Amino acid sequence: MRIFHSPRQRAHAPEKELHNGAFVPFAEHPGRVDAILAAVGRTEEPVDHGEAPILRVHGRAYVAFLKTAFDEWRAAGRPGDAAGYVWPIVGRRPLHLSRIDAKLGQYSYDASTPIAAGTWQATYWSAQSALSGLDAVLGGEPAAFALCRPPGHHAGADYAGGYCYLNAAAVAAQAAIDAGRKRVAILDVDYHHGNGTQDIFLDRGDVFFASIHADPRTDYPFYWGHADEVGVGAGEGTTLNLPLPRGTGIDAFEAGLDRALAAIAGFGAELIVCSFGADTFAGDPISFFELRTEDYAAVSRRIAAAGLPTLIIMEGGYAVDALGANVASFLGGF
Ligand code: Q9C
Ligand code: ZN
Repeated sequence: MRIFHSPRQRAHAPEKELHNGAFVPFAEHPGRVDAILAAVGRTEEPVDHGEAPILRVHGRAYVAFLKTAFDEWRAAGRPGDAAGYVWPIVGRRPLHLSRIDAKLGQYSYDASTPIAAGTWQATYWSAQSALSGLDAVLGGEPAAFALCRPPGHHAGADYAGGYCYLNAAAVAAQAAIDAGRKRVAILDVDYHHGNGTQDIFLDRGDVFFASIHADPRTDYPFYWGHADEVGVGAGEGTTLNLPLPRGTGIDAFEAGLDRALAAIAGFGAELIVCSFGADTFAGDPISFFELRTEDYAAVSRRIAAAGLPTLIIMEGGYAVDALGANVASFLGGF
């Protein structure tokens, strides 16, 4: 399988995140990529598609913020990485405030998504990896893997969150539509609900979003991913949320997957963009499902059996010692 990745995606390396009340080493670190690269072998450098396909999904002001936030933070005399401390829960009026702390509140929704010196470069090339993977799939490959990092599925049109800045899966899905595909499905099998992706396509009838994830009543991101979120307007019925309880193993996971795949088939998708997180692994340090390494091959065989061209986007997965084997198992099923 063709695999796309740029070493420039390593440039994002925040020091710390706020986790359960303490600052701890940042879980979404470049070592994740090293572990995956060691297990999957040869990768291809993505082609630079420029900013235009990114701006089809993300707002221009948000993109400008991502590019300059770290420098503005340092110019304000702050140490470490840029992180917000106030969020405008009652409306998010575009007040065009200039202070970096106000911008961080405007353009993010949580305290686990700091902006470091290389964040823009890394998230830009992560999106380019997704776009190059899409080219391969549109060109006739049955499947391709975009080794994205930082991940993307928590990022919305104009906000960062959950270690995500640009939403690579959404950028690729929109690019597939712009290339003439009429119906695209995003299948999100990360442990966490892909709230950013859902938000971007919530009112869209041409992009189906299906997600299997930890029940947001007990797990991040809490406020989205509940079963009653089914889409709005032209997108009503093209969002499917299948929350599962902590402790879920492969049998219940596959039952959810089969429901999602049946819905995607019923929708008439021409292409699947699969947001793949290995944080469903039993040994994941921040997650609570019970999948084993060999289960990932069983999951991906079911996805491959849908018979649709599939672009796989790397999302989460924090058990670094097992991450390479888990990703290799997943790719092997294709
Ligand atoms: N104490 C992805 O897997 N951190 N993002 C929560 C909990 C956010 C995970 C901190 C977890 C986001 C792509
Ligand atoms: Zn996750």
